[in-house]
Amino acid sequence: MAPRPTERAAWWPHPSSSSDTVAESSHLASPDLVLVDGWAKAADGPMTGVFGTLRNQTDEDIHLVRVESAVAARTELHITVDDGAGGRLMQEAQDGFVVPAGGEHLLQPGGDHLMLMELTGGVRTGDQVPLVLVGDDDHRWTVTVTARAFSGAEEHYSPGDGDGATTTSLAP
Ligand SMILES: [Cu+2]
Repeated sequence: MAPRPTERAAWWPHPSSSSDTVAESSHLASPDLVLVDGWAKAADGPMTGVFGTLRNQTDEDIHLVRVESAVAARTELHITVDDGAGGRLMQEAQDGFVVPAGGEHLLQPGGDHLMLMELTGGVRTGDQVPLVLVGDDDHRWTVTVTARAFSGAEEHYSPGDGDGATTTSLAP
């Protein structure tokens, strides 16, 4: 007899009360990837970032290549680099993010993050922001994070691969 869902869920202890499980949509009882302390930056402008700690609970690397969100018309995986003039520039990760087997990948202001652009409406403090993380094998993990007020993340955004022609301020 197959275990009931409640029994099966008990095999996967929740990492902490503040964690959001990134549930693989086709296999909800197996949290092979979790986002610990995930949050989105509340923003009135056209773009914002999502942060937290991605934790891979499997023994294989997880290669994330894309993020999607119903609240944004455009999304990218971003890294942050020095702009050579004392500031920080955000750029699209050229090969996504790899969350190592049994390890973590940190998403934080001033570092790697999920970028939501062309927001379809503002993201306000307390809003629930739905996300879908997509792996290189088309695995999809869904998670919802809560928006927080945050005044940091003053990086600038440099679209494209370093031509530097246009930069857009992230923070208001
Ligand atoms: Cu960014």
